[in-house]
Amino acid sequence: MTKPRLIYFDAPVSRGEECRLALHLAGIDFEDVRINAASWPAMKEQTPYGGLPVLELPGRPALAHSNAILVLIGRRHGLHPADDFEAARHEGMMQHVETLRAVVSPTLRMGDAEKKAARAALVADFLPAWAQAAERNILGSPFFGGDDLQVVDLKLYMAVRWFIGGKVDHIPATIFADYPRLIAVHDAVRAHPGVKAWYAKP
Ligand SMILES: N[C@@H](CCC(=O)N[C@@H](CS)C(=O)NCC(=O)O)C(=O)O
Repeated sequence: MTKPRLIYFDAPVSRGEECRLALHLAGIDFEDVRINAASWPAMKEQTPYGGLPVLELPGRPALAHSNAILVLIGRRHGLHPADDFEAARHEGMMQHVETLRAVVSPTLRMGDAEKKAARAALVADFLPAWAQAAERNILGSPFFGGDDLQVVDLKLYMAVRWFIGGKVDHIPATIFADYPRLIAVHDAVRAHPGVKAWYAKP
């Protein structure tokens, strides 16, 4: 291996996509390894914790857990605060996104009736509470920490984009409409030239 490899499923979403975006914005020439669902079971036990993404760096053991990958890239390439307290505050928000995924992801595997009921409960209760907590911790503008995009913003972007596209059954695309700071982070990341360049790639 001569250059970093980021391994994730073949989809422009979630934990893998936020790490790809971070590597791209950091200017790192990396191998974007996209695996299909059929090859995953044989790979699973070879990964550090049984999940993707995994980042492989030459001469290092494989690194897993999206937040660890993002913080490493961010620290090395100016996409994570140098101040240790502010860095920890960013990591708190990154964990908040993981909490969202942990609560919502089980509904992806439910049958229709169960999914409808579970998501109605999320819309009534968990999702507004999650967004309210996110909103009150976004202290900067337009990004989480102020003027500059950091890895936490990529994580928030992927989380918000998941819902506001209107493609999550039984969850209205307006679910985060009452949280202007959260939407502003999403919009600022979407409008960032480096992010636009990633999505303009053939
Ligand atoms: N805490 C891990 C979670 C990893 C995870 O569950 N990834 C999902 C994809 S987003 C996965 O690998 N699912 C397949 C499986 O668990 O078998 C992280 O942040 O990377």
